[in-house]
Amino acid sequence: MLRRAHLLASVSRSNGSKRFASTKSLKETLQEVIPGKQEQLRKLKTEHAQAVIGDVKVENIIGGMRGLKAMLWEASVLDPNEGIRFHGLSIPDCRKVLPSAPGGKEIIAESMLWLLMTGKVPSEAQTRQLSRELAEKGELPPFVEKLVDSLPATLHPMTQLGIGVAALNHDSVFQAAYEKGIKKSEYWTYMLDDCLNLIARLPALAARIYLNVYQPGTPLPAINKDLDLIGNYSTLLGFGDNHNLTEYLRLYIALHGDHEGGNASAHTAHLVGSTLSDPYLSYSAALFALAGPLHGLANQEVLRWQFAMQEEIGSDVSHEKIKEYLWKTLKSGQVVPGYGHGVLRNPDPRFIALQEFCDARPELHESSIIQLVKKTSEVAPAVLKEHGKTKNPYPNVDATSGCVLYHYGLKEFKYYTVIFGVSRALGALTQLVWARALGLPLERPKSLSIDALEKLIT
Ligand code: CMX
Repeated sequence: MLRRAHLLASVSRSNGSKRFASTKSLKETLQEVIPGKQEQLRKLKTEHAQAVIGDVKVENIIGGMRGLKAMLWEASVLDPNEGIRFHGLSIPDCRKVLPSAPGGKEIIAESMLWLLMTGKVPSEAQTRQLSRELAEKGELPPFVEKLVDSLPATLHPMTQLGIGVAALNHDSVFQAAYEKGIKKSEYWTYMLDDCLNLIARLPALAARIYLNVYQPGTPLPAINKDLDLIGNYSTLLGFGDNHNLTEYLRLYIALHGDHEGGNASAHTAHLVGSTLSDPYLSYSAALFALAGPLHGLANQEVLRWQFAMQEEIGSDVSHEKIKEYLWKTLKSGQVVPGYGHGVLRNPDPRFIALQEFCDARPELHESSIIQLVKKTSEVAPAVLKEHGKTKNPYPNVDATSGCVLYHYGLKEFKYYTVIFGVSRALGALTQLVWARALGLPLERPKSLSIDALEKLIT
């Protein structure tokens, strides 16, 4: 909490004296921050390596390692009740203090990336500088364009994204430097270059996939060097004039950027990165974890499910009818998409932030699908509690993320997880930089067979 107060105070000071605002680059800021963290970790290793912070129970091993505190992750920490905090800042804090785009109100990917990487709130000048740097690096290599263009439109957009990201490793500066031979203490600087190059290229890659699949033959617009990353993404998708959608994309992508390290995609990036695979290969692997319906694909599933509900219950949407449909889903052995969470035990603050976005815009009050999603969130927790299985009966971010995209015209819900993939790069790639800066080792947990586990108990 002290750290949060300090961050918020330093922001109000810098807002009051903008001409003193720092214009140090992201790399320079990291250079200043890293030695302190390295020292903190060195002390932990030398003074507390044997300190016990919890037990390993059989239920952890057979229960997908739920609850096991077993990973270092710098950018964010998830509290089961309160939700996510990014270096101590909650989502409402971030919405107050992180810079937005010129002409916009919502936080943007660059300011969130800066906070995740450095633990500091960037000045407006730093945010703009980073936007420009990313825009300048945003073009795809021609061979990746050709590769993506050669994929069948019937191949799921997430598969295409993973293929494209993996192919970008052709230009990995980390891999090239490693081959030549570099000192371990320098790894992070090459990692940072790769991570920024990848983040910069994601909008062009993701938008190219969208156009190929849904609007074949439409040429990809040029990247505008004066726009922020997501302003450009929206333009490349063909929604540049749709200010509401662009603002929504900015908010959604920024607040979805990290959710601590144990979730399947973040953990995959970390695991693969620990072998010193470059960020492209590591994040490509992460995208395939994100593509599962229990994880990132849930945002596509929610819309599919809500539309099926709408079709069945018609225009007279009552709590009673929604309840019946929820029970029908549960009794058929399916999960209710958009509800439950591996860690959270309360409504997801990201869900709340997106609902606030909807509540503040009168045009969204008229959307039947947004209203259905909202009404479902009023009924589902009680039904899931009565069902008695899920440890968290409340909506997660995916319950609402897709319906706003749909309302504002991005209607192809098979594409929604790609947007999540663009977003989650912010956190997963931040951790790759920190993992190298802190010299974290190859990840290698011990596995046990059922027999071996039994022997340990008896
Ligand atoms: N509907 C029905 N049943 C659910 C449920 C839901 N929304 N959420 C959990 N359950 C069930 C589980 O399937 C499990 O059943 P079994 O004991 O038969 O295996 C039981 O409740 C206990 O699960 P849990 O401990 O509460 O939840 P987990 O940590 O195992 O799983 C999650 C978490 C998200 C996979 C699960 O809640 C789920 O499947 N939700 C729907 C899909 C979804 O919205 N995913 C997006 C998550 C957010 C993200 O990844 O970003």
